[in-house]
Amino acid sequence: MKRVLFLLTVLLLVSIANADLIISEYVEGSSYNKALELYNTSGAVLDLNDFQVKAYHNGKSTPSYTIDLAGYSVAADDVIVLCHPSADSAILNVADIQTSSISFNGDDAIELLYNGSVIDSFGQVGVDPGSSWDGGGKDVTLRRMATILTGDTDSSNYFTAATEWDSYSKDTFDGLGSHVPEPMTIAILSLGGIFLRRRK
Ligand SMILES: [Ca+2]
Ligand SMILES: [Ca+2]
Ligand SMILES: [Ca+2]
Repeated sequence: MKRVLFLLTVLLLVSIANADLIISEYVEGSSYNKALELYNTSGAVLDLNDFQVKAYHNGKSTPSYTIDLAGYSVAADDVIVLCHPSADSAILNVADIQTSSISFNGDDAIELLYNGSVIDSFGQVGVDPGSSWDGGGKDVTLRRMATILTGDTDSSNYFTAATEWDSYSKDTFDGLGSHVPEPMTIAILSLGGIFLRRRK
């Protein structure tokens, strides 16, 4: 049983490590209060040389802008925050990258790419949902649910923020700069520990 649990744990850790980076927070506030927070799930320092953020405005199928993350890195379990240079000082204070490229207003799709492959996404590329995605996107701060550690790698299917995002009121900035997930592995390891203790 110990071996089975060990293998299960290794498999889970491997599957989680494959994601490496996820979008952990999305701020669509007033005026230039636009920000994205990316969380390093890899468990080690992550070099962002081959990572990019792309956005597709208003149902477009070609990127409206691409933000290259080359030259940056993220510590293990840490985040990197991107924002507009004219954002509120509360956002600027925790931002790692300021770029006027960053712009979205609730109905725009965002992709996170590694070596050209989508590793996470927000919204549905090629679809204009009206003013906002189902579950939220406009005038809102969205935080990735603590249980989500793998990205939405299919940016072409139906999107609702309700399944993977917790919603906060417009211009909520106090969650930017950190992310604390609750990986399934911790829950399973705890359960495994209880199980093994009971068998003794
Ligand atoms: Ca838009
Ligand atoms: Ca999707
Ligand atoms: Ca956060």
